[in-house]
Amino acid sequence: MIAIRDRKLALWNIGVAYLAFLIGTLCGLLQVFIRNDALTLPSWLDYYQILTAHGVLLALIFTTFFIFGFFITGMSKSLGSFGPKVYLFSWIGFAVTTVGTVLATAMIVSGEASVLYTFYAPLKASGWYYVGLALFVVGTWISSFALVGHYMVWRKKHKGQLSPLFAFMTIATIVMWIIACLGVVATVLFQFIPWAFGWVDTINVELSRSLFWFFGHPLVYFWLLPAYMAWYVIVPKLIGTKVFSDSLARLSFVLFILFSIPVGFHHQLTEPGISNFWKFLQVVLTFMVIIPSLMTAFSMFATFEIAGRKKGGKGLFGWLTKLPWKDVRFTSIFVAMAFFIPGGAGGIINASFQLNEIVHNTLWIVGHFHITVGTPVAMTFMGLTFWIIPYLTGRKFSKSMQKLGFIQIITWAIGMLLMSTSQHILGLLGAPRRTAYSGYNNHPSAMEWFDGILTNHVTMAIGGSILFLSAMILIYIVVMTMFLSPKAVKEEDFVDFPLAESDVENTPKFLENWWIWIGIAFVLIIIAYAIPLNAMIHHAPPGSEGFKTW
Ligand code: HAS
Repeated sequence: MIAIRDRKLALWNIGVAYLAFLIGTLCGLLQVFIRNDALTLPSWLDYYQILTAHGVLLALIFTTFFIFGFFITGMSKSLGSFGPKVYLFSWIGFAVTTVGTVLATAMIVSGEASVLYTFYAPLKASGWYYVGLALFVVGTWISSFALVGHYMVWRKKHKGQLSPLFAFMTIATIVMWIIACLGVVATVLFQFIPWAFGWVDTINVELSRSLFWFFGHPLVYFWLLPAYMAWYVIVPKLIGTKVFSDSLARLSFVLFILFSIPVGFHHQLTEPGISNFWKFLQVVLTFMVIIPSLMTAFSMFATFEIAGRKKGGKGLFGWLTKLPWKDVRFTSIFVAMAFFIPGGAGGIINASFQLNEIVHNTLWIVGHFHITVGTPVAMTFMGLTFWIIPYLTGRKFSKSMQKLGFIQIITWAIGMLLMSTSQHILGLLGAPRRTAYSGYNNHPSAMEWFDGILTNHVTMAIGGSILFLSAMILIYIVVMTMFLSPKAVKEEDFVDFPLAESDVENTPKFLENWWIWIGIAFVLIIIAYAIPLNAMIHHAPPGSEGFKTW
């Protein structure tokens, strides 16, 4: 069991995460009905306001706070309790991140920032929205440096040793996060804030988007890597085996540091003003960042097969039946992984230069991110929630909670399947994204989109409603395990942190030499970005003034 004060810190992070989840999913429910033309909002509430709140609260706030809660718990478990400085800076980081969150959310709620989570210029929000975002990022940096400090203390005491896998992966994710944030910090501090407060009249739109996507793509791996941590180090323990290969796991995280950043142009393939050469180069690098995910898929299948055969599974697939399907902690994560097979394939389609012409800015992309961050990542976090909160509070995770957990993940999976499939199909038919519902004056071509079995308004509304129901079940489980379930007294009632063993004998030491990887990452970033960003600055078109379209 980790120290009480570390548990408190982790619980506060997870608590804020689920508060954001509650409000964000409510916005999601409203959105489904508006997008289906089944609900008209009162004049004081705007579709884009709800869409911004949904994206920011779920994609940024829920994920980030949950991730830090998970990191804090795992780092305290695998490296020992936090010292006073680490503890203090973790709280400061939490406080600054929370202040940033409250400020940004207040701006959205008051209708001053309906700019979506990508806040594309020339849409212009209140300057305080960007200040909120800046504080949010700075807060995560402070929390990150606190964890790095904890790791450095451990390394000083264990000279020449490789750190435990959980700690290694946490630091790799943090390294990637800090480098990635340089892009968004640069655009928010030097472009958006001066422009939004009226200190300058115009903004260089293309530069702002490019700096955003410098951050925006690694952002998706900031969500994904903690899920991968659970897949690599928690799942093997749940199914009764060790990590398949310690060096493979570490290498895959190193590859994310190298290749997740110099790829942002694959979000801007239709953007004029960036030459095809740079887009092509970044598409090639995007295909490199697929490799660590394929390595992860391989590693997971190997882990399952080894565990299943150890338990007597025979034949080609007999081992599958030996996995602990009745354990919701495992099954939720397995379903999450299964969703990532089409989710990842969709990403490969998006990244293919020509295919991107068809799917860019359509509902396909919305479908894509619901079966990447919305299911593989979110559902892994749900699977972690089932044990991490009882672990931290010392309460029971009873049999009835386990049953509810199953209902929750099954409903989430069904809801997502219905909703994201219809979004993918509608996108291929041409339905746009980032817009409120439009029947294009009841144009027959647009009306036909909604004739399909999966794309009709009723199916979509059912999908969205099932998801909301699932979210409410999860909130119930969270509240129960946080505050109300009976305290564990007997030894068998205590929920443990399922950290798998990982053999490090054959792992090369240089994998933990961060300076090599940070150095190579910067070289790749300079190759991919220096010339095009320089061109955007030196050959900038006239800047744009701000627009408030809502
Ligand atoms: Fe993406 C757009 C390309 C992964 C999230 N992506 C987005 C947006 C979001 C997002 C939020 O190239 C929208 C941004 C916006 O608002 O504009 N994406 C990729 C590629 C990958 C990828 C190449 N995306 C993600 C992940 C996300 C995420 C992960 C969130 C967590 N994405 C794009 C592109 C765009 C884009 C373009 C821009 C589109 C446009 O035009 O705007 C890759 O990382 C995917 C690699 C993954 C795999 C899958 C490996 C499978 C595994 C599961 C194994 C399963 C097991 C279980 C073991 C190759 C690891 C077995 C079970 C059984 C039942 C058999």
